[in-house]
Amino acid sequence: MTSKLSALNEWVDQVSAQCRASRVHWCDGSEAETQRLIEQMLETGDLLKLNEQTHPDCYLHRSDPKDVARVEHLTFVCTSNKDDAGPNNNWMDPAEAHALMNGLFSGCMEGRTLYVVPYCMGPIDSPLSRCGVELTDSPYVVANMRLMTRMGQAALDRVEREGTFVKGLHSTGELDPERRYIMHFPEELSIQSFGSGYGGNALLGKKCHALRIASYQARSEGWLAEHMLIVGIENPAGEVRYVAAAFPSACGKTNLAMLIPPEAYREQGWKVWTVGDDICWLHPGEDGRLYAINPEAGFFGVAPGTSDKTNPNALAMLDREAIFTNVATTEDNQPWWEGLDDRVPATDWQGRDFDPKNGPAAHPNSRFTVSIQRCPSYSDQAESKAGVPIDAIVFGGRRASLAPLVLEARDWQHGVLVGGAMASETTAAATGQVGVVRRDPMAMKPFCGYHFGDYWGHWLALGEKLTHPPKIFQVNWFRRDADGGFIWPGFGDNLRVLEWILARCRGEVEASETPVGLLPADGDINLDGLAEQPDMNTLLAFDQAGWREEVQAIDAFLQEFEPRVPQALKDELARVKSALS
Ligand code: GTP
Ligand code: SPV
Ligand code: MN
Repeated sequence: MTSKLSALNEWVDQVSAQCRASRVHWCDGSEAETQRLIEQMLETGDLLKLNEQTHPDCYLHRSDPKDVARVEHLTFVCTSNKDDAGPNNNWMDPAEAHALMNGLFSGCMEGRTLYVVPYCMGPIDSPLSRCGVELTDSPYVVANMRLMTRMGQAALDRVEREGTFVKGLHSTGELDPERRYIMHFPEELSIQSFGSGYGGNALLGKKCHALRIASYQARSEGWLAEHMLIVGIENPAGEVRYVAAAFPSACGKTNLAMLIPPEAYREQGWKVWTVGDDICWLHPGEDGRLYAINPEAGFFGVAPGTSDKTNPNALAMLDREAIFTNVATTEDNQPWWEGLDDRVPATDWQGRDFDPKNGPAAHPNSRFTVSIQRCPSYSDQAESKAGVPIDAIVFGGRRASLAPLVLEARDWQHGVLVGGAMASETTAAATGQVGVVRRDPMAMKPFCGYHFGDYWGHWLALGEKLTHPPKIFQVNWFRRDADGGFIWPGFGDNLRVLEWILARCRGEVEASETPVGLLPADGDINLDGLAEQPDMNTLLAFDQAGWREEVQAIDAFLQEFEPRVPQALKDELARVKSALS
């Protein structure tokens, strides 16, 4: 097979020759194709079959033990001008990066099949969607891309119609961490990834295209590509309001996107509808509101901590047609991870007999891949061509202290400062130390494809165009008490906070002013039906001394991005500072 688009054929031919691929396979995304790939991976051991009775059509993939997370230190944005990538990215000169990558790709697919994977990010018929083609030698990548994107013939048809697409080239190489690079060439709309088979490093539609390349494109085209979930909240009157929320990796997006309301809320008729759990493309609409689409079609979710109690919707979709990566297994070959239940696993994520001395049974960044259509709370608006209108934007982090449970920004400009100053404890989603507080503006530190100063300027400019901008909030589910336990119950109970947020959006509830934003008044977060009353005084405390230190740190952080920090952001910080003193 070839394509009607000569530019695509020529590129495939050139890559296939350079990599000396033994075969080229154009993916049509069909069921038959997937079955053939799965059978082949079962033979090679790339996939292991899980318990057919309890988990039909579910498979386990064990990645190389040194290839289990995104690698931020090996991820580069290669703009012709170094300053355009900003201090928030690693940079390499495009010519140098191409030379390096050409060396790595040369001959790397000898004996392997080169898969041509056309995909569409966003509803297949939406003008807001964007297409790409990933060339990869990993059948595991193909199987995941089929679950997570609109992949195959329909995407190829659109690519041929449009004539433009993001070019992604990927090879697992030898999985040698010393020969591993994730390179982005935003000016060429291309991505080259070598030496990893894992998640965000290898599934190029996700973080590489839908965030790093898309954020760069979005800036020039007047929209935003963000690390956000999209959720619809239906109140007892049957009205659905949409919220987009940015939390850093492994900080609660998947969980919030499909939460089950507390019992008292369910009885009243509250419902939650899932549009997306990780990435959100936001476009200004003609009515001056902001509209969101989820570019993805499936989840690549964190397994540990997922249980019947914390996230029943996730568990309900994981009993068939799912791929599990780096989880443990039970004696009867069911997938298992820490936090699932109290069974004792038989085999750990590396395939060894489970021994607690070796650490957790499932890797802390072990994941599940499953189609969004299998989610019980799948929204009937998820395929909407125009997207869903957003009432509230929420920024959240993982912070043991200082950041209150919820805080409202005074206006859009203050909201951009709140998002830009976000900080969160690092997690296992990326290699490196876990639990260290770092600044992660808009949860985009690892994903913004250009200079943060320009990015904040773009957020501010976009807000000016909106006659009905969403309100902006900050949340923190992760405040800890003196014993290190979480104070807020979290998970389904987070709806209590969303209820307050949406009431604020509709002007139905007052808030109390502090120099850093608006806090719920006493008793305005509904705690009915909670078995234990959380310490709301701590959760909603305004710590003046702590915030004074925080603004100093924010000031120093912003300075790293000079001379490109927008004046309006500095004015806003000066305003907060003077209100604090
Ligand atoms: P990425 O896929 O890496 O972008 O992560 P994510 O932001 O979607 O995070 P996810 O919802 O998968 O949650 C990550 C971890 O945080 C899991 O172990 C969850 O069980 C846990 N978690 C999620 N929400 C809450 C919450 O409200 N409270 C507490 N204490 N833990 C939570
Ligand atoms: C994240 O790390 O934010 C993820 C997982 O969603 S990955 O696809 O590996 O980026
Ligand atoms: Mn993510």
